[in-house]
Amino acid sequence: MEYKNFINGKWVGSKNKEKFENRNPANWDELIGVFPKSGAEDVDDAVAAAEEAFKKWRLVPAPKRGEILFRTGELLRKHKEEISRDMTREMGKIIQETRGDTQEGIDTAYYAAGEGRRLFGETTPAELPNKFAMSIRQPIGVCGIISPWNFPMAIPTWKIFPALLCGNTVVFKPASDTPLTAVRLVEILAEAGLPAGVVNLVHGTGSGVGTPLVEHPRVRLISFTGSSDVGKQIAASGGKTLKRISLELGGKNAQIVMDDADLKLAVEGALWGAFGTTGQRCTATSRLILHEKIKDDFLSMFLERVEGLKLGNGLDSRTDVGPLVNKAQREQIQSYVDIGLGEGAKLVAGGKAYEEGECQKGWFYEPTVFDGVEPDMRIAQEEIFGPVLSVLKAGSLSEAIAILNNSDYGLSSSIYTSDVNTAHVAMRDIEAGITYINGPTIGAEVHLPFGGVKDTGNGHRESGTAVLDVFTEWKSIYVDYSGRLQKAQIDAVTIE
Ligand code: UN1
Repeated sequence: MEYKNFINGKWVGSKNKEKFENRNPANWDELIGVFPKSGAEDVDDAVAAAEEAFKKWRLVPAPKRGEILFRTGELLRKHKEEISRDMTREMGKIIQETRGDTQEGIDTAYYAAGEGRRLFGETTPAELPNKFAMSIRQPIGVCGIISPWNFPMAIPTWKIFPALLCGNTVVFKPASDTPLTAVRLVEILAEAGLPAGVVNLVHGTGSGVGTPLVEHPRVRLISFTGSSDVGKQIAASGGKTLKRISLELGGKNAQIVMDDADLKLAVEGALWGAFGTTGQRCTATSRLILHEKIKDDFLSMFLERVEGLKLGNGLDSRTDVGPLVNKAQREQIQSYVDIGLGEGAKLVAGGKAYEEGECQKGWFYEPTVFDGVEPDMRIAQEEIFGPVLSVLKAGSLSEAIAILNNSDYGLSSSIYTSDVNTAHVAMRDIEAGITYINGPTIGAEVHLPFGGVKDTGNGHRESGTAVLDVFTEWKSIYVDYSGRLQKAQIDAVTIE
């Protein structure tokens, strides 16, 4: 039950000997494990190991690096069920979803493995004769990976696998709510044959481990997923050492339902988008924008389904919605519900902690819906990160899109319509990194770019081939085989 950091290929405790507990959010009597509460000295050790390992790892051919990731995918597949069960125990979401989370890690492993035989640069003609030009991707160095608890396997793999494939080495600081899944991932990477020092794991808090990692002069890159507030601090402090900073931050994702939509389908989508993962996804649906012609019908169908959602332990296959991840999260949700009531929104479902039967020892919260929400209310503007949905009304497509775009964030978005013209206008005009037509705001696949616009990030994308731009530097190479000095832009080539 006692777990350690992984530095230079060895499991070691933290230098300060401090520890923290990880408990099941569905039953806080259940201790999942005890983990090191590390500090700056441990980060130093991990960075030194990663820096040393980089010297060799960058020279391993990319297809070989890819083979290790392929084996990692095979091992994740073999252990999928136990990893997923442990994940439900440590962060609460239901077993079907933790299986999906592990599967996303497997998909990412296979995708990265294949990329080992591509990792394409470009060859292009040079403007001068007897000269060759190409660009290649090169690794950056030591990468600090700081990941959240809501996708404890998928999100670390989105970052770590492409980082490694590109020839970088890693210091990994997982969320302190989900250290066990991080241990499982690192164990599997080591078993797959990753050399010592290439991935190092340091457990602990944001201030204890995250801050020294971001400030460390020899860490060249930080990839972070979490809140926009923390992202801004990371960008400011990492900017002092001119690190590359890739940020995946908040969302206030909306689903539009038009009057020509398949309403049953749109109800299913909203239910899954708003209350899947207990609303704790960056891509969760937190605003529902209903066309006024269908609003009342839609809402009554929807609320009937919300009432039927079963809360409970995520390992029970009858459970639809698991607990929130911790006490602070539940307090935050309650404070937003109070804000919504204070702003004059109408509570039509939920609105309080759920403490019936077996749920009294967990951080459960009722699926909550506010009707009559105005676009500028705080509950329509701020990321709540829980099972709280705000319902807004629109009279037309352009009004619905304007409401959707009236947000500091721009991660995911969705529209339900049966009109192809409406769908195309939405694809063009919605300000978001991801738009779904006739699907909910959640469900991104690993081979397409993932990320958002505005305060959702700083322009980078994860997943797909886009992530390679995060984890590589471009190098342009010119080979002049003319045997004389040729001056670009100056020596004109004349055509006889
Ligand atoms: C997140 O919301 O934090 O698209 C990540 C999805 C998942 C990933 C979500 N594949 O909902």
